Amino acid sequence: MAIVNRGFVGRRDRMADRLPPGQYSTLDFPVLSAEPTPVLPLDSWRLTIQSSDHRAHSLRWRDFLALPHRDITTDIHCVTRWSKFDTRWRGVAFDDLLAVLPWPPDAYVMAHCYGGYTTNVPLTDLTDGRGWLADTFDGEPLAPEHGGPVRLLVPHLYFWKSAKWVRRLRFMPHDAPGFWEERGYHIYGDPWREQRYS
Ligand SMILES: Nc1nc2c(c(=O)[nH]1)N[C@H]1C(S)=C(S)[C@@H](COP(=O)(O)O)O[C@H]1N2
Ligand SMILES: [Mo]
Repeated sequence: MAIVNRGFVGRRDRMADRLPPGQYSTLDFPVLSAEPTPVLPLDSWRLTIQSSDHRAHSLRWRDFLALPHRDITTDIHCVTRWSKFDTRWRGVAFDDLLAVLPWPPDAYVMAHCYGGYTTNVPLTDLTDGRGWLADTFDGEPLAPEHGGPVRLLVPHLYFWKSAKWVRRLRFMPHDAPGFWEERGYHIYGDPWREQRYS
């Protein structure tokens, strides 16, 4: 019995270690959208990467599918205080996207979405396997309400940085606020430092 108890407490402790301050863990997957879910047929879908001097590189759906895809299992943390452990995604690592870019990137990225939402992320938070373009959740094509066909996934930052329905990734030499950052959310959004609001 003592061993069973210790094992149980140990597991609980490890889960608590994974919960940033002020968060609770949930098994639900809430939908949080500032805009209606856009209808995005795959044959007209485009992902455009834009340099700070206005060069553009566009991918069609088949180009995106041809990029290397990897599996990711990660915890996610929403600023409204829910966290969800061990979410399973598949998508393209930002590193693999950068590898096909014809020009060097800049230090910051503004993600622009179908529907108008924007959010800013430093490039260093997207590289080294920390940022993804996800098209699959739990083994299924990413559902429209969760950002399908493709959303940004930056799990180490609050989930508002994980832009749904991403359409354009615009490189910038300097940081600039996106939709929520202009409305009082923190410019960076580290859940471990509780960077909720500015
Ligand atoms: N395009 C777009 N992306 C978005 C949002 C949004 O309103 N529009 N909300 C953000 C916020 S605040 C959160 S918490 C997550 C929610 O993702 P989910 O609806 O898949 O849970 O998406 C983020 N990405
Ligand atoms: Mo959020």
